[in-house]
Amino acid sequence: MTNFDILLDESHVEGFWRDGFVVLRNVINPSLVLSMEEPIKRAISSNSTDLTQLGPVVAPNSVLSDPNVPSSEGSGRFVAGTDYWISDEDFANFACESAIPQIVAQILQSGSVWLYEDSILVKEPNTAEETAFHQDLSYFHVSGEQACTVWVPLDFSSPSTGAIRFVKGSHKDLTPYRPNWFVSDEPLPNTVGERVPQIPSALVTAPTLSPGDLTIHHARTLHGASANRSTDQSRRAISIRYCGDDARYHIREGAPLKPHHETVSNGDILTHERCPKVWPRT
Ligand SMILES: O=C(O)CCC(=O)C(=O)O
Repeated sequence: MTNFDILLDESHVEGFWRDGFVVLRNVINPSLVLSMEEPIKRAISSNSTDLTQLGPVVAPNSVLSDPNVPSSEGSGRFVAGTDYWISDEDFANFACESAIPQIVAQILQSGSVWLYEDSILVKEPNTAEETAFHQDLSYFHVSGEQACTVWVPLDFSSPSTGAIRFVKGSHKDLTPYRPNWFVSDEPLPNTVGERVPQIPSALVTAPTLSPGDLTIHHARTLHGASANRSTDQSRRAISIRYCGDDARYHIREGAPLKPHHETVSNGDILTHERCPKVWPRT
């Protein structure tokens, strides 16, 4: 795959560190993004997993639905999962060989970048579930300032079709928040920290995005996404989490573990093969 020589404006880097997120328009080839349609279809048509058994967005293809909220309002499903890159070459190329790691290195101002995980987040047409406000760091078994998530839409996304939304400046709040069930603000059991507070709508920014655009948010930034009220358009996104030079393993009590987390210790650098270095390319 081509190694694009992307140079971002200094204002993008400043914006990320000031606001906790940045919107980058037209920075990735839309045809590359749309080439992920088939891999996503393939991935989500394989067996889905009962979310209640494994925790949200950990097993491949969790159908996210809050057991306490009837989903009668919408017929669409919210299907999500992580770590497709491990077994699918298309996802591995997208997360590791595309222009994205180089973009992340510039935004995080990091000499090196490691892949933490990738994920698929599909809200079918007429999906009533909103993605609850949460901070990714509370699910991450890492600590450090240089950690972020890149959210890449395959469809036009607006506040009425499931746009990602951010609480500006929330990455500066050092309160550890408990991870939640992703479609409800109910915290995961046995996790530590505060409950994510109710977020006044005036604090929320929801950019409208098209294929070719992406957002990058800091791992502490509170964010969520709206329901997909479209009757005929899915809201498909690939979201990829990366870490930079200062990241260290930091196991968080109660947060879902991946198998390799059993073999690492707090303070270790991210050298495990399940956390590959993706920038610079050697
Ligand atoms: O796409 C969504 O619904 C939420 C995305 C998200 O929370 C993430 O990628 O961290």
